[in-house]
Amino acid sequence: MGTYQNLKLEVEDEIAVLYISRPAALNALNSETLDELKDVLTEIEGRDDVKVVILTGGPDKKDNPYKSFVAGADIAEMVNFTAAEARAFGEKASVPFFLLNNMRQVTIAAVNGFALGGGCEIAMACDIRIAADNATFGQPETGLGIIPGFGGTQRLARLVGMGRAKEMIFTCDSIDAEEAYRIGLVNHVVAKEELLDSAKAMAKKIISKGSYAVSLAKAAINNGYDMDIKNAVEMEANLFGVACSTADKKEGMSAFLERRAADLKDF
Ligand code: CO8
Repeated sequence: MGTYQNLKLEVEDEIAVLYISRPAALNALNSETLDELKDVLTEIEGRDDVKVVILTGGPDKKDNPYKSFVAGADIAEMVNFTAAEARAFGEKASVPFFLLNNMRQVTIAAVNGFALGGGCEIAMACDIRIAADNATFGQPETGLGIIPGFGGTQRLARLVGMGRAKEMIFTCDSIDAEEAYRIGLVNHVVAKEELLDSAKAMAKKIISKGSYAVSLAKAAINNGYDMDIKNAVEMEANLFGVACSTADKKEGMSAFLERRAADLKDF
């Protein structure tokens, strides 16, 4: 496992907890952090001993673990960007963001405070979002004279609908965790002290299922999302066929018929 300036990785019981950790800047995403995210996620995707990735923010410089998930892209780095540099920065981000979205492991964002701009966007690139009760979500870009550039104009509208996405992006109004839950931006809101344990409990539940089947289901949901329903269901049927060729399918169904617990192993 490589060493990282702005990330911390803990792996235990097939769960990777990946902290974005730039205490001086409330974990804002700069180029170095985006490169490191690409490297670590690529490495994790190749590991059979990691089945769920929990992405969260490290503490701030006063060691408060609940201050910030990610306070956005790094404004100090972006301030002098030319148009070409800005585009390259966006492209740099899209590699780790699409990895979070598409890697075979399940990704859960555990949002421990500010999730603004690029922070809201990286949470949206994960499969599932759990928010601490103090979390704040927002897309403040238009107030800075820019637009969301890490997929926010696309993923926010897909998650919460076009009207709500437009309101958040045009007004820059932040929303709290309860409102994020109400509009479907996050799956659960939990007490901030219980955030990581809640994310780990969900991870354990997912890991207890057929991991290869979960990864196929993730691919089916992702790939079908932008297809027409007929082709999407046909694609699903093909992946269903793949699932039926696994040892887990034989074991899972036999266990049901024999009234015993299944011992699922494929990944
Ligand atoms: N970038 C750089 N530094 C930051 C950022 C950031 N996004 N956010 C916070 N910091 C730094 C502050 O400058 C400060 O540094 P210092 O202590 O050296 O002065 C430190 O973190 C602590 O921040 P504050 O003192 O401001 O803490 P507060 O508790 O007073 O406020 C806030 C917390 C409300 C989160 C405040 O820091 C804030 O508003 N931050 C900026 C939030 C923001 O606007 N985020 C969106 C940025 S734009 C973006 O994400 C675009 C993404 C797409 C780019 C696509 C390019 C192609």
